[in-house]
Formats: sequence, structure tokens, C-alpha cells
Amino acid sequence: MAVQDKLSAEELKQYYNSADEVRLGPGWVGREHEKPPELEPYMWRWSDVEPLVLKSGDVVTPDRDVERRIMRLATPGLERGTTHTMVAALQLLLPGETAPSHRHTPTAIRWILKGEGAYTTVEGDKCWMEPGDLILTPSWTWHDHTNEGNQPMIWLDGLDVPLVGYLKANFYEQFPEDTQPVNGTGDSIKKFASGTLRPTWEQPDLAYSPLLHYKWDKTYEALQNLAELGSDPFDDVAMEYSDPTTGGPVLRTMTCWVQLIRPGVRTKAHRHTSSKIYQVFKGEGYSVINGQRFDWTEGDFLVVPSWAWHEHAAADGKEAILFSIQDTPIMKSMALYREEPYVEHGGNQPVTSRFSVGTPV
Ligand code: 1HN
Repeated sequence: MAVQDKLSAEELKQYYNSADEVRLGPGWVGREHEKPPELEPYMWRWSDVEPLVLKSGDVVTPDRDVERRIMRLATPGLERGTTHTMVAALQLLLPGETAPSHRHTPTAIRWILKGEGAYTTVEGDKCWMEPGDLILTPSWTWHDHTNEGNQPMIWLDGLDVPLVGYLKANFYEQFPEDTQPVNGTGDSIKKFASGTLRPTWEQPDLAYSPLLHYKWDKTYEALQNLAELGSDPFDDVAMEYSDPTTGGPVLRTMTCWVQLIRPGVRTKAHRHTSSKIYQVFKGEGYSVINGQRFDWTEGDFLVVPSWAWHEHAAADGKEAILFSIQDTPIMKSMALYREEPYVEHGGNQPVTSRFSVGTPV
């Protein structure tokens, strides 16, 4: 930096002080725009998470005060999110409970992990939840959850709360009753799940996919079919959930992926400016993120921050299925999406350390 010597140290201090008094800040100090993104990856083990989530049933009840019984995946170094744009949380709903109806400007997805006999109603459409289902709760849509079964229901919530908070666009409203009126069951599926055929009398003009519920059996079948044909070098057999009316991502701020890593496959490494939160839905394997090896097994959660090198591998003899939410649509819409392949060492990172829970990051 070209620092001039016209002012003495004392005069310089006075200059900064008088600038500060009238709320002026020197642009040559700090220079945020020159710094690359820096956030650490992290992982949560299902074996640590599940007992604590089940125990949260003894701590709170999702009434009008508490609203939702959720435990956030709290990445070290971040105040409120799991990445800087998104938050993921585990929600527990016990038999007989209702998490009351509300709506908010942050967008949410539900990725169903465990249990049966519960449903989410989104804008009047009742969606019965089964493990592996993806349910969308787009910005400002009414939603409530009810467990009519006899087992605890656990799912992953993914929201763009940190982004919307940063943009100062948080609005929230409670529905006057605990549940909203139901006017259909699986209607969005009946109308739009075929993907290639749609009702002639509906021309949805929404900021999100009119298909609100993506069922696991169809998802798995699609993955199996695609696995016969091809794969991506960085993500193996990867599919993006899409809006059947546009072919684009299901939401404006977040996109959802599901990927099958075939047995024994290790992908190549790359990095991009979008951040991702993964759930290991099936199988076991590992990811290498910025040279650190994260060994995962069924149920674990993993966060890959923006611009971190990452690659995935499935154990021999066993396919792995990873679900993820990513903030790619935001980055693309603002022309800030950037991606780079790792070219050294034949495309795979040397492993320099191994992650374990409690390791200082
Ligand atoms: C929310 O409304 C839900 O509706 C879950 O189930 C998690 C996390 C932050 C803010 C709102 C839900 C949430 C949330």
C-alpha cells in the first residue's frame, strides 16, 4: 500500500479519529472485497444427534409459544446459520402433536428422515410424510405439521433464514387457528408429479415449483435409471429436483439435490461459490473437504462451505445416497456463481487430516 509520510503518527491518529467522529471510514483498511471466502466445513453424526433430538421432546412442546421443536445444526464460527445463507435443523413431532400453522418470508424445505403417520399441510394441501420425501414450504406459504401416528417423526428443515435476515426481509404471521383448512390431499402430486403432463386449466405463475411434494419411491427410481446411463465427475449420479413447469430449481433461493455415489466410486474434487448442507440418507463413505477427510455413515450431516474443495467416495460394495440443499440459485441469479475443478494429483486432494467431532476448527 502506498502510504504517504506527510502526516506524523499523531496527526494520522487525529485524522482517523476526526473521520470516525463524523462516521467516515477509510476504504484502504479492511478491504473485504479482496478476501476469499473462509468458513470451515463441519459434520454431525446421527448417533450424536438422534438421542438429543428425541430428548428435546422432554424439553419443549410445539405450542403457540415455542412454535417448532427444532435443534439447529450450528456450524462453529457462524452465529445463526449452518452456512452463511442457510440453516438446517432437526424437527421432532411426537404422536398427537401439531406444530401450529404459520407463514414467513424465509423459504423452507422438509427432508423426511424417520417415522410415519404425520403430515404437513402447505397452502391447504395435505402432504403425508415418509422417509426420503422432499416437501417444499416456499416463502409466505401457510404450513403446519401434525403427527397422527404412534411414532416420533423426525425431519430435516432447511431454510434460507440467514440470507433473508441479512436482506432485512423477514416477515412472519401466525394463522388464527392451530391448523389451516385442508382442501386436498396430495393435490400438487396429482397435478404435477408426472413431470411431463400437466392440467390444461392451470397455468401456475409462482415463484416456486407448483409440485410441493417429491416422493421417495419416484426419486429412487429416477436415480436407478440414471445410474445405468451416466454420471458427473464431481458428484457421480446426481439429480436436481426440478420445477416441472420451468425445468429449473424448485425454489428461488435454494435448490435440492439427491445423488447416488455408486459402490467404490471416488469423485473428482472441485469447488464453487455455492454452499451445501448434506444428509447421508443411505450408505457409508467419506468426503474430503479442503484436505480433511470426513468419514460418514447413514444419517450423518455435513456442511460444505462456499469455495471449499470437496469430493465424495462411497464404500466398496454399497451405494451411498446423499441429499443436499444448496444456495446455488441465489449465486446464479446474481451472476456470482463460480466453479473450478481441482487439477493437481489427478483431480483428488491429498488427505492431510481427519475430522472428528470436537476437533477444534
Ligand atoms: C420453521 O417455521 C419451521 O415451520 C422449521 O417447521 C424450522 C427454523 C427457523 C425459522 C422457522 C417449520 C424453522 C422455522
